[in-house]
Amino acid sequence: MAAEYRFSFGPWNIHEGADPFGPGVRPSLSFAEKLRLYKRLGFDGVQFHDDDAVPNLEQLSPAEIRRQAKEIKKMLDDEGLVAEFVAPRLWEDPRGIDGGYTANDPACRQWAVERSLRAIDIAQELGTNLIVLWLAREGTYIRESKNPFEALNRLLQAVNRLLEYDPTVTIAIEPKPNEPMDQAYLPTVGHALAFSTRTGDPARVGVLIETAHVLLAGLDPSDEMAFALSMGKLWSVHLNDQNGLKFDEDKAFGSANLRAAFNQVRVLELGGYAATGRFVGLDVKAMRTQKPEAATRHLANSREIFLRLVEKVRTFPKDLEAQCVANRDYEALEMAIIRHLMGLPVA
Ligand code: XUL
Ligand code: MN
Repeated sequence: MAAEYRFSFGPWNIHEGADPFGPGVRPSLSFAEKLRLYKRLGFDGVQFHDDDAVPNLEQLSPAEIRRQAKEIKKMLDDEGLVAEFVAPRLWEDPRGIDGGYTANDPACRQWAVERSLRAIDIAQELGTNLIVLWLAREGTYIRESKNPFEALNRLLQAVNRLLEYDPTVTIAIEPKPNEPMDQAYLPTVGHALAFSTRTGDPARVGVLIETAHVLLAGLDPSDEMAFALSMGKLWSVHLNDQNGLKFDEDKAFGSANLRAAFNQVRVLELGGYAATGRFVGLDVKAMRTQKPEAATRHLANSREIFLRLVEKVRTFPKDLEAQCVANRDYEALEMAIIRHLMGLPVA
């Protein structure tokens, strides 16, 4: 029997609709209210930033942080949910202005590492060993502001410190090429996986691939996913969509390019992703126009589109595919795929 996919999202995926040009347009939901929606929407996994779990963690002692994280674990258990990962949010605190791990100020670098260790404490309490690093401000606005060799070494030292702190922790880097800095140090999956080989324990450093981030790098999400899967390093995905080279849109999965979505699902199927037990994360945003009562549709829709594409991948006639490939008749193969996606007989 084919393995079943498990789905996750983060509390930030149910949001008020604020963007850089205007305020929120929907009321806020409490974390507890959001948790109650997970199962109803078909999701089992919760993704956390460290302060999603423990909001005021900068004011708390390590022991108090653990205590509050334990309470969240109880809430998860009560809802029948599990934590997928914890990601230290280093990009909002004033000490992260110039980056965390690669900041020029040693006090800021130390803060970034300490905060990440607290994120590991929270992950331990929540029962996950996966830490996600979106290296948001690990880059530069102008090249001359940092020495790239020093910056990469600092990044390495920070990651090694996290690996040493907890020998069971695994780190998935989520590369993103285009924001918030002018240039990011690890902008693509290839950079992140090459970097992993220099760490103290390469087997514990992999990637989380987000569709939109790959598109913004001008690359193909399905190929990036296959690349990481072939190395046993695809530890989560953030499926969504992106309509060209604009801001990071986080559109519903498959909503801009259904064919590209089909190919991402095809690669996850071919690479046996479901059997790894890893989650399919949907890092999607509701449109700002969406009314409060319908502001979770983007999550349910993305999951439904994913599952319908799994069916499309599984039911595409393999003999026809093999025949087209053998004949080098890629026009016929392409038309068959398009007809299949349109719900028409393939030939
Ligand atoms: C940023 C992004 C984040 C990460 C988690 O673009 O995708 O939501 O997934 O820090
Ligand atoms: Mn993401």
